[in-house]
Amino acid sequence: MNDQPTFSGRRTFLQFPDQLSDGQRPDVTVVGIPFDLGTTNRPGCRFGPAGIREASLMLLDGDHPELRVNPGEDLRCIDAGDLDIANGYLEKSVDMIEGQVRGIDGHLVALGGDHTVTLPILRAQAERHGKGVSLLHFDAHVDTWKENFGGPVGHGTPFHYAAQEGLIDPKRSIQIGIRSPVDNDVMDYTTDELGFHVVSAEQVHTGGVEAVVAAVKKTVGDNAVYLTFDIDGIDPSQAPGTGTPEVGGLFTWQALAIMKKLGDLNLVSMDMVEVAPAYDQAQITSLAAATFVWTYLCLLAVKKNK
Ligand SMILES: [Mn+2]
Repeated sequence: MNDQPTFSGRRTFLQFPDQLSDGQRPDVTVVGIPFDLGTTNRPGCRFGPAGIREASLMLLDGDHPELRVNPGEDLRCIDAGDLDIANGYLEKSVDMIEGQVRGIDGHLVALGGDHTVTLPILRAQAERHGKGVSLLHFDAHVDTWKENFGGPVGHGTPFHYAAQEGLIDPKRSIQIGIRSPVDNDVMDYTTDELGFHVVSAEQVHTGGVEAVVAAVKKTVGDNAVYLTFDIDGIDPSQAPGTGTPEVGGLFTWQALAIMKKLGDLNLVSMDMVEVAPAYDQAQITSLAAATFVWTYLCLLAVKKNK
């Protein structure tokens, strides 16, 4: 239990310190990546880290009701602030993100930023976790386009490049919540050529949470798993604050129920991307994003306490 009311105090994620007082290595390092030059529709998720941090303060009131852990008490967590970017320079920023992630200690949790940022994170982390990690990917979009409206890198292309560079193993990766308009050849490339397991939002609704959990476990097995969570995987009725909303998406309870059952996976990192607070209503998008990150940290805490 926090000893201050939630509207008071430092505005870091879950009020984590920026470093540990004993100088020890953190279990988890949270960073913000205030970058949205890769967006193809509405920009604004450069404010995502600030929005998610602010909303996270609602979650300081106690332990997870079922997992019975508190990330701030059961893990040694820091919020190291925002990564530097080169304002206005997309590709230079991507390189800078990669370089800074290489220097981060502990289990990385990144608050985006648009989905471009996952590519430099995966590049940086290939040293630590090896190539060919499994992607556990919540999104309305497959993000395997080969170009971003004329540019090579953007928020629609990270997993084309990640697959081509061998950073992820698409055949052991799963995308959940997919439903956006997409050219047939892009979808065929994603499922048939690359081999991603794609679970549409409708399949989540009709098949249920347990079927999705089983599909995730079967697909990723014991491989290292990188969780990338695009908030537009959630329905715009519950997460309107994002640049490319698509109707028919997951409800927050569905994503939480799926996540809660995946604590036994070999989770190595996560990012939470595409939160654009200017389009939000009553902070519901930022709160959803903060709650998904909090839930992920709770999974890590359960594992640590075992
Ligand atoms: Mn998306």
